[in-house]
Amino acid sequence: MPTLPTACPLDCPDACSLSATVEDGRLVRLDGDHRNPLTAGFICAKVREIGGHVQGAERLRHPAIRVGAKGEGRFATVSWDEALDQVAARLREAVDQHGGESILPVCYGGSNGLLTQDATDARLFHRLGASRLAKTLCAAPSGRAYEGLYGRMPGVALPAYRHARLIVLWGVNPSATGIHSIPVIKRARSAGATLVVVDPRRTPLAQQADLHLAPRPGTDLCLALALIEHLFATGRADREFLSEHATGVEALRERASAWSLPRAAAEAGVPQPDLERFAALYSSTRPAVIRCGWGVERNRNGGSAVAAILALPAVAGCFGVPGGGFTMSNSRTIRLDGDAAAAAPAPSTREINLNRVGRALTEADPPIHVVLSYNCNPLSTLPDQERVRRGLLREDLFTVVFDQVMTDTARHADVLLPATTFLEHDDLTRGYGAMVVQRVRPVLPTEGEARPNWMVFEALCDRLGLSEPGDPRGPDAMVEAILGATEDARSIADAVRTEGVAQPPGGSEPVQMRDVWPRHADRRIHLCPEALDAEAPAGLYGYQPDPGGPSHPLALISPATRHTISSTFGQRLRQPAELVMHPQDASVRGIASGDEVAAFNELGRVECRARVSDEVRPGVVVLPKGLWSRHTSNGATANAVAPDALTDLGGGATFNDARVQVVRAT
Ligand SMILES: Nc1nc2c(c(=O)[nH]1)N[C@H]1C(S)=C(S)[C@@H](COP(=O)(O)OP(=O)(O)OC[C@H]3O[C@@H](n4cnc5c(=O)[nH]c(N)nc54)[C@H](O)[C@@H]3O)O[C@H]1N2
Ligand SMILES: Nc1nc2c(c(=O)[nH]1)N[C@H]1C(S)=C(S)[C@@H](COP(=O)(O)OP(=O)(O)OC[C@H]3O[C@@H](n4cnc5c(=O)[nH]c(N)nc54)[C@H](O)[C@@H]3O)O[C@H]1N2
Ligand code: SF4
Ligand SMILES: [Mo]
Repeated sequence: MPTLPTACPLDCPDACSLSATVEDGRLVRLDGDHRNPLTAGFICAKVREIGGHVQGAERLRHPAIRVGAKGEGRFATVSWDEALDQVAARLREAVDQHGGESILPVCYGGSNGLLTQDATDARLFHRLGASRLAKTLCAAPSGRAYEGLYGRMPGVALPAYRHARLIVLWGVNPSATGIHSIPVIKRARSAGATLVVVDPRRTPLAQQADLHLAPRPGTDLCLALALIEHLFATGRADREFLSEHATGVEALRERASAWSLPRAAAEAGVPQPDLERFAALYSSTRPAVIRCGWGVERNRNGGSAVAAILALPAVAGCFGVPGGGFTMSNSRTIRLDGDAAAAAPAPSTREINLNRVGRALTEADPPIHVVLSYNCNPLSTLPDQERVRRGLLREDLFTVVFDQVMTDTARHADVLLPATTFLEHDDLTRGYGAMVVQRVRPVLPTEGEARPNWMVFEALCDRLGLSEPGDPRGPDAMVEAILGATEDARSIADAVRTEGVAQPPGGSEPVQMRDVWPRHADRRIHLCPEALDAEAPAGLYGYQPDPGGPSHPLALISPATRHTISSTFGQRLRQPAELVMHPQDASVRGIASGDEVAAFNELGRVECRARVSDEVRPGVVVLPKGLWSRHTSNGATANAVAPDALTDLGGGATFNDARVQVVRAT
């Protein structure tokens, strides 16, 4: 049977190149191929089995309008013309009566494709003068720190980890979230590399690691600063490298000097000998690479913690050799300008932080009257779920949900629009782990009447008289606009057009501080940038203590699982949710595995089963991200207890600052 090449644009670092076998319009097989070398011919189970999502019972196939009460989830099918006429009329009415800012797009991680976000959607909302959305739900503090210190200099390519003799996985769990790193790490280890994992949970790789530090959530900053201080104090800091290639060295050192190894170990709740061993390994093993994950950022200290971790290889002099340095996000390794597809500059309207959409829907002044949610499942993924729910239940709010399946958010729509999946539409996607750009091509016929984002937003622009003569129309024109917009894009354009895949113009394994340099005018590493220092409430590298207290003593963290990508594919997850807690925390509460428990704080309450296990450290409980209301006993998820407080840098989400009490539910 012939196979068709395409690529996975989901919110996953690996950006797999795919090979689809299709027979009579049905997906017979989906597997990885080798065009993106990182894919190495295999993919995750959730995408291998994507047929159950694309062609499943919960797929949205036709536009529909609400017939029941808000949130009840009863709809009647209508034609696309009827649905789009109604949406266009409500947008026009909102602009005329309340101004463009009464309209809010809610959009995030459904796809990392450049045609499905910030493209024709941005064209529509910018020209309407809608409120602008600050897309801070993920990676905002990491991005801010990475930008501030290195101007997003490309990271160590994941395949180059084979050269490393020390691999540090810091707040990252590739066994679930980036599986193509696993064989590389295994190979490096069989060649003698040492593995250190920093994670409050014993993840699969922590289980196998030479050293596992399980800090209290939110204390990575203390650990990283203590390592920096140790490097300086023991004369292991690479003074020569720093004076040539960095600024802000003394400011960093001064801030780190408050954190001795014993003090940091005590604050983080890790054994001091373990931290000493980590310090010794990082001082002396070369090449050393740090994979900084997103578990580090999701708390009040997230931005400074990422900055301190990214400063480590500079202080220790780890750069300049293959397999030495750090990896954060590699999304900017190939510089593309996605805005070229929108062809509409952003207006200077008010900005709403995505993490505060619940607050915006219930308190914004002037109020929001129309919400258009797409590429996002806000009721399942935003902080402060009860506030989001109250907002979506407002009788005077007009809500459009544009999605592939009947999500918890979709049940709250006034108008439902069915979206195509990446197997049914065109896109252009860029990895944030793998260093590739790939053309996504439709390989399946469209289910029902589903439509791609570009088509729906283009149609709304047309209906509202907002289309302009020079606009790139349709996927090919948008791809060409992006491929013509930057030097990097032009240099890979032919490869994208003919092969459907392209690697970085400067080579696929750039060595940091040898082949690639900080993207600052002075090409130096800025260890203590003024802008970050001014933004962080306690200054850059300033530690903010744990937000817990006697009434809510347990830290609830909500990491990713292998079953979903955030909430995507949640409809296929059959098992009920389990809250994992340490035996000590369980026994003082009289809780055993299988008991029904409630985790609660002043924001909300989630009820589900408990599982008692020492895979999580004492004082921490785990309930995964991305659950749907059906997975818990009371319909709330971890997000119901997650605060909408913001990170120190970048206005990011502080999911892992949720502090709760847990009791047996009666
Ligand atoms: N299968 C699958 N893959 C995914 C996703 C998914 O949902 N499922 N999500 C995708 C997305 S959107 C993203 S952003 C990435 C995320 O990729 P990762 O960063 O790997 O994911 P997380 O699970 O958020 O966090 C990683 C680890 O951080 C730990 N952690 C929590 N708090 C702290 C802390 O304060 N300090 C430290 N050191 N560790 C902490 C958690 O226990 C977890 O094991 O993965 C992407 N890939
Ligand atoms: N408790 C807790 N919550 C978290 C996190 C956490 O650590 N803890 N982490 C968060 C992270 S890392 C992230 S990135 C966010 C992600 O949060 P979201 O952006 O809400 O991502 P998803 O849950 O994947 O939902 C994306 C939706 O977009 C739809 N979709 C996919 N492709 C398309 C398309 O082409 N067109 C349209 N119209 N729709 C499409 C999918 O069907 C899906 O319903 O969640 C955050 N939520
Ligand atoms: S979700 Fe990640 S691992 Fe799975 S196919 Fe997509 S890119 Fe590959
Ligand atoms: Mo994310």
